[in-house]
Amino acid sequence: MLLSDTNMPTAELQALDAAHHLHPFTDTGELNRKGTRVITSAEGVYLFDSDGNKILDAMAGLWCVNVGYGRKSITEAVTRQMERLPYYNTFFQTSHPPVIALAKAVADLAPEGMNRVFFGNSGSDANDTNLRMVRHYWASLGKPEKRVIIGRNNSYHGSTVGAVSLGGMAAMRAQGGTPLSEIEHIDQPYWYGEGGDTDPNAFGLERARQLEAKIDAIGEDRIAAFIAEPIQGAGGVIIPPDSYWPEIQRILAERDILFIADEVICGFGRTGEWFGSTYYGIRPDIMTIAKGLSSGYLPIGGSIVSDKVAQALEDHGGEFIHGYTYSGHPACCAAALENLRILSDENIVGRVKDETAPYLRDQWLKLADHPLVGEARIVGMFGALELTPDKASRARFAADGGTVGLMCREFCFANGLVMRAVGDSMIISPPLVITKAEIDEFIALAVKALDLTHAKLKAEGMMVAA
Ligand code: PXG
Repeated sequence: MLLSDTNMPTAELQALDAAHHLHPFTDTGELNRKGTRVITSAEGVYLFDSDGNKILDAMAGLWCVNVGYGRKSITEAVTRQMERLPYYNTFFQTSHPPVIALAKAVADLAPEGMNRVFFGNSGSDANDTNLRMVRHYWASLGKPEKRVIIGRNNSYHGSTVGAVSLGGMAAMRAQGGTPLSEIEHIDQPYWYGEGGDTDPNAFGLERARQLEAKIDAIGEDRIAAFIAEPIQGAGGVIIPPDSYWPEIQRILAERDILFIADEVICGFGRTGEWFGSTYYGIRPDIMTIAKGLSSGYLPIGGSIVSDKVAQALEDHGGEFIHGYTYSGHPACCAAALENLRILSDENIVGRVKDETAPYLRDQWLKLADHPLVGEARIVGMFGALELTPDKASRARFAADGGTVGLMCREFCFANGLVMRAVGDSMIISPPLVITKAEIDEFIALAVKALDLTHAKLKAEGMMVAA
């Protein structure tokens, strides 16, 4: 019998996991002292673990299960494709129907003027593709010195060498010999954490104008591209002030620099629009996609490339010497195609925008009244709560950063809810299909976790500012 089909007791599963499985983004010693939670099945917005607990998944897996769990039509589409053509490559003058259909479907959804797709397996490898593609683009146009890419501190673009280099997570960049050269960073538009007494919109302008200053300092003739998430996800759901994106767009419009919007989380409905770029009215040259493209049912990612860039590469680029064995994998394309059909036919993105996101927003923003919450912010199905010992000053806790967030996360899980902690903020990204009744249940669970965290902090004398 396959291990995955057994009803092996949790302790045995944990012991085998500890013995043989190395987890991502994990301190293995610490994990193995605590033991993993073993998730065995899922349906709709709920997970079930090996002890039979039911857990409301307000993170949609890892920001990806947009259509919810248990979609049989995706399983069936994948099965049909696996039986017909489980694999073939797209390298040597070959193609296949699912990749052709998916490229067309993605182009139809993408903003105007973006009609070509380069496929990979994840958001990370797609950003490596982007790094190589934008430098190759400028070299093809006779400007090989345009190589510098500007990213932002505390952004997340993935874990491969290129993606880590583009990203702005300081601790990540310090491990493993990264970053690559000729990548620069500007500060993030994180008003709550870094804005101090500045008015949010003034702060947004200040942070946007760092891009202008950076370009001018390095020289436009050396800059290939700017890369940014419309809303930073892993960095803590950083929703920029309203002034930020229009100013960035102005700066980019005045300069001959490509713009890569990393839509890995924002894409496919999270904001209530199909893409974060549409939500903010920004005009990228390349969009990174993954996660919601297949709702995580199978791994697939890629880059949506503008006609301008694609045409220049077609006319002047020659061979783009780059690709992955599984670029446009037929089964993954079949999963993505069926996922996009569900999102469209069930009007899931429209329902988020008009019905469920406004409903969630009303309740989420009320959490700012909780004594532990310094700010509640949300766009679409994408939100954060900043925990603080002192609402007025937006102070950090005296305890090490992340202690309180982790405490709250553990109270969530113990009470049947997944919310993720980033430092001492709690973040959410529920499946886009979450209903109003499920939102009520979710908010009640979140309040319970906040109350329990607050009570413990008070009992232990930890409601103390740094
Ligand atoms: N770009 C963005 C904006 C992402 O959020 C990636 C690229 C990389 O995608 P892949 O498919 O290679 O993982 C991501 C991924 C977290 C967390 O802890 C977030 C991600 C991945 C792992 C953990 O919030 N986002």
